[in-house]
Amino acid sequence: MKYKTYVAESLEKAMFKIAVDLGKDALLVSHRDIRKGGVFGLFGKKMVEVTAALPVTSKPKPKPQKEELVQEISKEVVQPQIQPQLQLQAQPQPQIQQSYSQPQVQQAFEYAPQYQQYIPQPTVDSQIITMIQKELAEIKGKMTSLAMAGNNIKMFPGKSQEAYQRLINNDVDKELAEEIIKRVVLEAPPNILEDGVFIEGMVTKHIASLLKVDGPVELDDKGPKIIALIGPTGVGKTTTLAKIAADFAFEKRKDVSVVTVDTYRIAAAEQLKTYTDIIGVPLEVAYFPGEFKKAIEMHFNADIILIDTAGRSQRNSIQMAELKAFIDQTGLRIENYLLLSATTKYKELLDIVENFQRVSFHKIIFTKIDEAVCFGPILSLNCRIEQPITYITTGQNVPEDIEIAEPTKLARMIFGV
Ligand SMILES: Nc1nc2c(ncn2[C@@H]2O[C@H](COP(=O)(O)OP(=O)(O)OP(=O)(O)O)[C@@H](O)[C@H]2O)c(=O)[nH]1
Ligand SMILES: [Mg+2]
Repeated sequence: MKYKTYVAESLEKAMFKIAVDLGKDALLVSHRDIRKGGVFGLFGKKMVEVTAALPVTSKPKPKPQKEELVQEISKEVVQPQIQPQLQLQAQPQPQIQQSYSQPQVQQAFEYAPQYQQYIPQPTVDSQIITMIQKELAEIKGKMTSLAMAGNNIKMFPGKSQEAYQRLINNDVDKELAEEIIKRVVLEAPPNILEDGVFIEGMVTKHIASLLKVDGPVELDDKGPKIIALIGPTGVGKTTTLAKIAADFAFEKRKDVSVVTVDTYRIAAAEQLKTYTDIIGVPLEVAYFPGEFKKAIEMHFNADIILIDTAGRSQRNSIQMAELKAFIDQTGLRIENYLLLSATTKYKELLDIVENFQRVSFHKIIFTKIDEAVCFGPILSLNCRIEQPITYITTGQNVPEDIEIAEPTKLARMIFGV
């Protein structure tokens, strides 16, 4: 161990001297305040005397390269958990004094003029940052073009690729879209695949062949046709009921009766009464399951009995059970039409359908076609479930905004032509 004592105006300056003289392996052994000059030690200048030691075994390190020093110093300056070596090297020795804070050590280094060049200057930092930013921008650019190339991977020949993209853009389920285009490609003569109009015709034909539709309502010979309109809140059950009632009363000249079990909203029965009054058909309001059966039986001489129900959330199992109980307890043959809004996302449609299967429904009516942006989910859902689509509704106007579901028309809507 080689010991050496240094006197300096401050501890920081003494440590700096040690660092320059003995290097960074030096150990701090002790320090004390002294006065230099003055009379008998009085009135002298306040100084610090520091004793440092250098282990003799430690070989002098090769002079660090500029980059190493920059790294080393920045590490010590930036990361507070890394203690400076001067202080850490202090092994358990009786005189070892206080530890030195990071700013103190940093300050000590900053005093050394010959070390100044190795302290990271803003210019070095900004050069490195600019370099990293440039490289990041390059990587980002490459990744973006790779992603774009990925999206543009041509899966199908000629115009059938555009047709596939169009189905995807219209929210048709990916696997279903692939299946449709594969069929088109297999059936089309190769020289025709560049003909956009021909491909369009083939795709719509295929969609139409996939669609299950079943409209309009067919009356029973043996008794009244009983239809209940069920579905989530606000999908258009009451409005659609009024449209169907008006069609049977005015156009088909049939005896129509209406029963409502929607007594949850005060205005619900009023809303329906307004319609039935205009159309000129009777309306019964049933508050309890027992009354419901009686209300239907009172109109057994009608050609068609339409039942309006309260909007039920598919997420509310109590509401769903109530609805099921109302319908089941009559013991009558009631055909349940599930109303779905065409503006609903595919995932939500699946959820609604799955939950309403508990009540059991026979047919589907898609409402608010006029408000929907794309119709792919209608096809995807229709291919996934057994129940056919009977009607679509296209606006708020009663009685005109209702149409019988027609495969070719629906197919063109779904394909977006
Ligand atoms: N744009 C558009 N609006 C519709 C259509 N059908 C119904 N509506 C409107 O949707 C709103 C709700 O209609 P309702 O018939 O009261 O719906 P509901 O399912 O009976 O509602 P609840 O009984 O509260 O569950 C009303 O403003 C209707 O005018 C449609 O096809 N297109
Ligand atoms: Mg209603």
